[in-house]
Amino acid sequence: MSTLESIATGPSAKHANGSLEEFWMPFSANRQFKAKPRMFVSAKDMHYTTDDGRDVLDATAGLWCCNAGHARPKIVDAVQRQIAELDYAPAFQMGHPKVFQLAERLAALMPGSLDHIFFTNSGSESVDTALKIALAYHKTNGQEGRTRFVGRERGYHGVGFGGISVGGIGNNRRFFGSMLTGVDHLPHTHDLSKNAYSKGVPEHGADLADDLENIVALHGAETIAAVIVEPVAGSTGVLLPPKGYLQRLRELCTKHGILLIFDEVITAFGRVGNATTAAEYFGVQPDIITMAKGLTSGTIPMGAVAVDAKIYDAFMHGPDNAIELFHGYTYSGHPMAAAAGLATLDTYEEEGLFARTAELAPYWESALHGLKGLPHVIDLRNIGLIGAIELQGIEGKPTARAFNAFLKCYDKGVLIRTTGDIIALSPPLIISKQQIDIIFDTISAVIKDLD
Ligand code: PXG
Ligand code: PLP
Repeated sequence: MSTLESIATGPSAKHANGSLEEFWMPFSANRQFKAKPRMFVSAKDMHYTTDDGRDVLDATAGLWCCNAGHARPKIVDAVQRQIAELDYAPAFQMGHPKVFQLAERLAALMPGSLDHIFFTNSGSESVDTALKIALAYHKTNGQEGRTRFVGRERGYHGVGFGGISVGGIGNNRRFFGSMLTGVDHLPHTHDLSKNAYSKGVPEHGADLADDLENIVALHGAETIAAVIVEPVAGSTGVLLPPKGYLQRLRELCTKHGILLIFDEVITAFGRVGNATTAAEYFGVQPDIITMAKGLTSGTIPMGAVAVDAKIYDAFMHGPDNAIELFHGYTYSGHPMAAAAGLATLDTYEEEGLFARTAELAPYWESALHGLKGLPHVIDLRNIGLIGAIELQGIEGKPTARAFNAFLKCYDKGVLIRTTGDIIALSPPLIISKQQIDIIFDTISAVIKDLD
């Protein structure tokens, strides 16, 4: 429908910049937003600016992605130069130098022998790619029976059919379940009865990994291709791995010949501590790591999958002219994204941003846990520069209380993110202590004022 028609025919939302009707917003309450829009028009460092000229402090790094902050000079410059120099090069059977440079840099940052990199354009594509590589790897190795996957309840692995199959979110199964088969789920690790108000990883629950033995007993290890988990579950409310849990999962996967995939779309690039990945931080070596978001600090869409040498090597057989993996995207390793990725890694390194996470984490932790005792607050938890404030939901109106907190914080100039009745915080790693104070002072005032 044209703008004129929509004005003529009805109650379509309008804004100073034109009609709001035609854009179907992703993961959004479209009608609520369009009735009272919230628009960002620019961003710099730790702040967004709204269309009515207000500065909003970014406590979420966009959507967990702008780890280096906004409009950082080196990244802006690299992208501007790249578009003029080489806008696009075919991704299949052709190359360009920066994508090889980025793969080399990334491989050096990955733990252990995760030394080959496949590029995608998002976290969802990274997950689908990792699952396909796992299937093809076992087939290549003569174990074609390994076709099942194991995910985890409350896991989020993006929105592709692969990702929602292994993901553990009820709405995905209810709406899109008809194509999801051959997947089992481990129990999630969130237990407020034992672990409420944990600082860092919680004490109790390593044994939840042992459920993998039950799944193995049910189907046989020889039918299972891979286990996929987020080292720290982000999207469904910051669910931390109990002490020893990830190690236990690694042991069981090794014992049964099952690949272990860490989905680090949120946790990679300094989010959890002074380490590129959560795998490195926790000292647990997966076989595959999926990434996106912080890889380009959110500037140009890009994802990546790092695979162990044994996986890559298993494919490098047969005639020289054979395509070893039947998979790829038109925009895999796009020149703009590769340029942004290289400049982002430079920025992380030159500014010591992963070390900064570790330096700020104790201050962040005590500021967050200072909210203990406020009305409605039933848990506070944190790791690195991640924090969660779990609120008691309003009876019969789940999500309403936290969303109200989001709106009130936005009005007071702080961008937070909510999932269910949980407030999830993940600021850019360039945040200052003073800005940490502003975030928690604002949230505290807002929570005291909630219904
Ligand atoms: N895996 C994980 C662990 C993620 O967190 C994806 C895959 C999918 O990535 P893409 O790039 O396809 O969105 C994600 C994405 C939130 C939020 O508010 C989280 C994500 C995306 C948007 C919002 O928690 N995670
Ligand atoms: N659909 C059609 C008709 C295509 O031709 C292509 C790619 O050539 C795709 C989907 C996949 O697009 P992409 O490579 O950007 O994921």
